Amino acid sequence: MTNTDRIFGEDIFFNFIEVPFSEIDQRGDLVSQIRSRTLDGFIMKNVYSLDEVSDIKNFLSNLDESEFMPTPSGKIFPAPFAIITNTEEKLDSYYRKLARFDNYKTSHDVVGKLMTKLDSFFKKVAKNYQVSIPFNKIKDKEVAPGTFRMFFPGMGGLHVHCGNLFQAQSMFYYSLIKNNIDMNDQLSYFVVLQQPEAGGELTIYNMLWDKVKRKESPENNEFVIDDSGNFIYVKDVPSFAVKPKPGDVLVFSGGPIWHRVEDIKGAIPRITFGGFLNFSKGGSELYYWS
Ligand SMILES: O=C(O)CCC(=O)C(=O)O
Repeated sequence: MTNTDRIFGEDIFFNFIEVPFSEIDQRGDLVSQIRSRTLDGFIMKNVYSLDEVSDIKNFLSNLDESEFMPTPSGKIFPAPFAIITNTEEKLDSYYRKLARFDNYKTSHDVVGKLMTKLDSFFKKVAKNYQVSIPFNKIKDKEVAPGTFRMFFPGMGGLHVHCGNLFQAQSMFYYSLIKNNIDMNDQLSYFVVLQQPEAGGELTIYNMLWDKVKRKESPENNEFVIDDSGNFIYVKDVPSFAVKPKPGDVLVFSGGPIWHRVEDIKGAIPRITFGGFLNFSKGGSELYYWS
């Protein structure tokens, strides 16, 4: 594949494509192509207009600091599911943040529009599936559909990982999901709201979960450990970069493919709204969450 300003590197060894938003009605098979491994990822360009993106950023900049939860490289809203470590106060605190987000969907048109458009986007690119947000079985409520993620300059981006590893680390949260989701090989999605002046690209490694399932620690950003116990230094692994533009939506096979977000350079934070996707065990439904 040839380089573009959104997908670039020496060798684009996975099947990542760009699709114009105008083709969405003809591309209802995109998600099923990822499921069948004929496609590894796609950027749908300009799903959100720059005006919509700027309205969302405006909403975020007016949010009180206390709404966000700090992360090692920035902040996030609503709370990430990793905070749910018990079914009492941690689950309550997760749902308090989610209730704030839900209120904004009705009180702030921009947030409502972000979510309605995202839902209709998934329904169009996954036209063979019934699309919904999973339920937490204790609360009998939907979990978060996605989270706003801000990455600040010089704080390291997001360390090398893959979705299957996150799954393994968040077994408790997933055990509380009511729906019958097939948890293998989840997909990742994110809407880009702001790209930094430099950095912040998603590095896609030629390295898959089938042979590499471990890290020395969640923070380690230098090497991973393969199934034979060898340290694999990521600087030695072939990679290419994916850098969608504001308003684009990226969906890719983030469960099995190891990847990371590069450190942010310059003064402007990177902002995305994103989460994960996977199918029901029977294969007729698609869920999205964060
Ligand atoms: O929101 C982002 O840019 C992070 C995406 C990511 O690395 C993932 O979904 O696994």
